[in-house]
Amino acid sequence: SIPAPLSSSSSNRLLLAALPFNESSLPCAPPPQWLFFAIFSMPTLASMAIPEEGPVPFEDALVVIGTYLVSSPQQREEEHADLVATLPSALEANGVKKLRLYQGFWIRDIHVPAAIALQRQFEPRPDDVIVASLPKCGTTWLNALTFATMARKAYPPASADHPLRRLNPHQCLPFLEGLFKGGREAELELLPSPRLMNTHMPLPMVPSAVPGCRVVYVCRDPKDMAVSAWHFLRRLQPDLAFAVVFESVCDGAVAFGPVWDHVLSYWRASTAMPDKVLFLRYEELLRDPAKNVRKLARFIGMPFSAAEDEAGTVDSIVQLCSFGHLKGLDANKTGHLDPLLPVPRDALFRNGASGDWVNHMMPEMASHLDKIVADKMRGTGLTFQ
Ligand code: PAP
Repeated sequence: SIPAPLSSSSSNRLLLAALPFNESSLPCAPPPQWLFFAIFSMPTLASMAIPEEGPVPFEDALVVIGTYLVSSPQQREEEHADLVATLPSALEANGVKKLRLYQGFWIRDIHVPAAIALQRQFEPRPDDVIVASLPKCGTTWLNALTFATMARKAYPPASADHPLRRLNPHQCLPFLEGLFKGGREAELELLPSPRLMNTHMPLPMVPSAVPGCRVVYVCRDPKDMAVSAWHFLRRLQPDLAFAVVFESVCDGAVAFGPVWDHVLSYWRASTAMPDKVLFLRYEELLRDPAKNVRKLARFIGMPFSAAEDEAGTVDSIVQLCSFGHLKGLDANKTGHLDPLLPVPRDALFRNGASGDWVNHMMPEMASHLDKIVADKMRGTGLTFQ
């Protein structure tokens, strides 16, 4: 059983005693570094507290929570290994990671057990907000904007010690598949409401999210997404040809894709339940970020007050989360995205513009991809032109 969310420093201390981290309760022993981390983080519990209201920067919350394992990553992987082995497979464009076709979506094989666990076990709270997107479609930016907007009472956007000035936006939100992959989903239960989370999963992998909570989705012109993905993957494999990435986007075999099915899963939910799913576009965010921040605030039930308008709060949020500002921060210039993914954080901030595809594709390539997407979108009310 999972303890109630943290609400005060005293309950944090109580929680410490209740932490179920226990080597013998795991079917296979955790690697020593987890045990070390759990023990190492314990003394900090007494001196730190998670604020009573969320969202809190997840990186900060982790210092209090520590690593909270329900099952080991190996156990989660082994649980579904037989099923995963039967699924059709394809290699990602960089030829390194394997994708599996699970319920119509290309999911990295390491994420299929997470998808199954998310489908079965994710329990949204009504005031949760989930930022959802395909990779390279504006995730980092929307994470930052949503965090800054939702958390503006506790962290005024103009304040010098705002979390987004010392943390990469991804560090402020728990990444759902990352936690469910590692058997760490109980950490979510320990976060105060309202929670703000992030996922790249298509909606069918997080079915309880709608109408269980609110989802903010961002899509991007697939041509620019392909270009952004290529630049990103080249940080791992410098000789990767753009044509290889382009073909994989056209074929649909990209992580969390096909692109059109991912986008449509959220688009359809947004048209059926506009109060539950807010559908945004990267290009629109670029065109008028302030208008979209207002829309976002209204959607999450936190519209800007007259006093906030007077104080220029929207502009402060836009400025805090702007490409130029985030790109220049140490938190985004140094370090790596993940200890297991040796991509420097600056790879998330390349040029932050729309229409860069013209510099990478022949006109025929562009119209080929446009046609595929237009065919898939026909009759849905969604277009990318
Ligand atoms: P992720 O899925 O790995 O988190 P994601 O943030 O979705 O990546 O996409 C990165 C793209 O968003 C990059 O686009 P580009 O390669 O075409 O430049 C990146 O520059 C852009 N981006 C990141 N932060 C911002 C921002 N604050 N404003 C505008 N664009 C941004």
